[in-house]
Amino acid sequence: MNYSKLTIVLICVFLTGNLYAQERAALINDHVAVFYPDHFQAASHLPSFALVEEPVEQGALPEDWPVKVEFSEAFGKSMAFIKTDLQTSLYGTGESTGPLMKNGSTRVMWNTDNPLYRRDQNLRLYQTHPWVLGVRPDGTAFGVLADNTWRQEISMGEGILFSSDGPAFRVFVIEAETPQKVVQILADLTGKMKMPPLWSLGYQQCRWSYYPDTRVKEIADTFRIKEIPCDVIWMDIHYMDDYKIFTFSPERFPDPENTNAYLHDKGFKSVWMIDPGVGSYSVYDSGTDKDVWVKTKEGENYVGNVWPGPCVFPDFTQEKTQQWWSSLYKDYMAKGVDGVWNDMNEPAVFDGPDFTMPVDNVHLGGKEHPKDIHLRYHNVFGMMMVKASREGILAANPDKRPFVLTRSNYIGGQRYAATWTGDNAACWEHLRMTIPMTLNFGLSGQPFNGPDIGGFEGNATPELFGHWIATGAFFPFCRAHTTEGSDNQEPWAFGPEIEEVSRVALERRYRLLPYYYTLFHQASVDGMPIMRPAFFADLKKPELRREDQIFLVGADLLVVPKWADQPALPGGTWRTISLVGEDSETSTYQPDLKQRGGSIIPLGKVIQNTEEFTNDSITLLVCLDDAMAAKGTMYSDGGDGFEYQDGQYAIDAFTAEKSGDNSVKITCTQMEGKLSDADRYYRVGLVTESGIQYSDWENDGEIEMPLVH
Ligand code: NBV
Repeated sequence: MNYSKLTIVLICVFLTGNLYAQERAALINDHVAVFYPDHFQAASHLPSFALVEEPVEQGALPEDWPVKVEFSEAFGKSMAFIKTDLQTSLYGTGESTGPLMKNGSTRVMWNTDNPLYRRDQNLRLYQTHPWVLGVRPDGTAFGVLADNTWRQEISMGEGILFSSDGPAFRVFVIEAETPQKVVQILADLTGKMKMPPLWSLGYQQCRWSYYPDTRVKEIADTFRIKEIPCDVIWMDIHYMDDYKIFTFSPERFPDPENTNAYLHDKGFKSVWMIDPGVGSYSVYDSGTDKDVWVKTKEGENYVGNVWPGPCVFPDFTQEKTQQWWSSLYKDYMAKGVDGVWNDMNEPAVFDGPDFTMPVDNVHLGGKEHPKDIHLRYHNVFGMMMVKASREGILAANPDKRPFVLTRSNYIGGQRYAATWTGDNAACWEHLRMTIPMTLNFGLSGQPFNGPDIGGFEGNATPELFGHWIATGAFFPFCRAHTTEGSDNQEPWAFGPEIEEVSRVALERRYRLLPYYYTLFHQASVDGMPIMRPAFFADLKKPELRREDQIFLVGADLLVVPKWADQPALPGGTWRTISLVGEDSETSTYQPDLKQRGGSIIPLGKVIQNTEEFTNDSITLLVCLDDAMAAKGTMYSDGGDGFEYQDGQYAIDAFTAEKSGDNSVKITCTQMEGKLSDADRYYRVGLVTESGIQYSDWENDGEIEMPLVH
């Protein structure tokens, strides 16, 4: 909706509706306020799915609190309106198509299986994030979070309007000096991603579907023979016996333990798909014994068609369902499964109304959640499913960090699962869209996400795949995937040129692993996105507010894809770096990587998978600022397991400063953690205008380098 349409809606509300000020507003802390509408019914909204815990109010809202919420009711909708001005840049709304900046657009929050993003004119996708981040011209920022699971729309023009099909809902408002701070506070409220296993940061190869098991082994072998780095092979639905979840096809995967052992032996991990729809077999019988299924309004088990044919669906609002679902993972994980992919969990129903189940279906609830209709619980169905999946996986393998990938989710769902952006298409428009989509996910609390590299529907041309993997190598979640029956889409499937492009792209990612791992750790501690918009580097430069062809990884690395057309660049020093001997200035595919002046980026070696990862020798890329100084940090731990929670980790700090007239001194100090870095060797790569100048390897924590003028 554009500004004028939004205005029309508001005029109608004034003329026909019931407009009233909030019943009550309160301060949660210096940065967070909550606004309650008149008629707020806690029983229709609480406990909150978005928030980690119910916040404690600290007193009345000060008069000068800058962002206020007005509530109203009209046309059977409950609304909340937040006035903004046209100069404020708006972002967020989670998973969305369109440009980075959301001013003038409408998003529908109703989780939908949306192949090629074509249904309902792109207005809704697989996830719900009722959240808008506003950045004012002076760089100060605010965020508004509608704590509301019911179907709703968000219209953003001169103001933000949440308009919901459910009862009146409360709104949280965050106010802070920068958008970075707002995003961190959002994470304090809605929770942080848990530290993932290191292997999930590696490159991942998927298709619908690799089968039989010999094909999986062949794909794995080819990566190793061709020396293209890769960590994970994915098993899509064809591995199942007739699409029955938690089973393995006796013809295609007669011995899944053996397949997993083969992969593990070659340094791969495996991720296998589990959908929510259950056909008729033992899992159906055990669920029926416990009466765990979603009901129709008449009280029968609801049946809808998905892959196995007629299916029933777990009612995750019930505690016994959550426990039953979690318990199914015990034997499954024991087959050597490393990670789980929860698909179709909007839930998608082939023959249901609007591609899902009827909104008047009934979820019985229990101790935790009240009994209510599907309209209330639809948007959190996927979130509840991945929460129960994660718990089951953790119970099965208590010494490993669970990895779950989900298609559907709700704000706060980063607590349970990573995500990808669903069924995109192998076309240029969708490649370009991957950047604003991934960025807005990060600005909405979900740092661990990325698109299907290569595009899901259709066949990528060699040129398109080359650009996609060269750019996609820098996304937090880095997985190539394609649809059933499409052409092969492995890095070598497009001929020798694209094979080499892919190898170089992935080698660049693997060299950056210490930097990425540090950023993942930061996200798990303070909620900062891994992939960040360019405007984060320069909040006062207006041209950057709409810039979505380029992106930052952390604060110090700028990725400028080859196809970016005259992008706006942040001010200050940014120097091009080469990581594996590539020359991005002359390369057709490899994005230009620019390091921020004043930063130190830790690099590892080129490896074929994360099992080879060691941090006994780290290269520090030092890019000095005008004051000839730089700094950086590195987080490291065992890569999996939970020993890091008992102090088995290290945070090292690096500083560079001028020493005398003609040299620079780099100091490495362990700041935190019990994991000793005493045996580590460092060398410095001083990033200059004419290339990188390397020191020798040292292990006394100090390196002095001459400055070449
Ligand atoms: O399981 C098959 C596909 C999967 O490959 C894709 O990534 C999901 O988004 N799945 C959807 C179901 C089929 C959709 C047509």
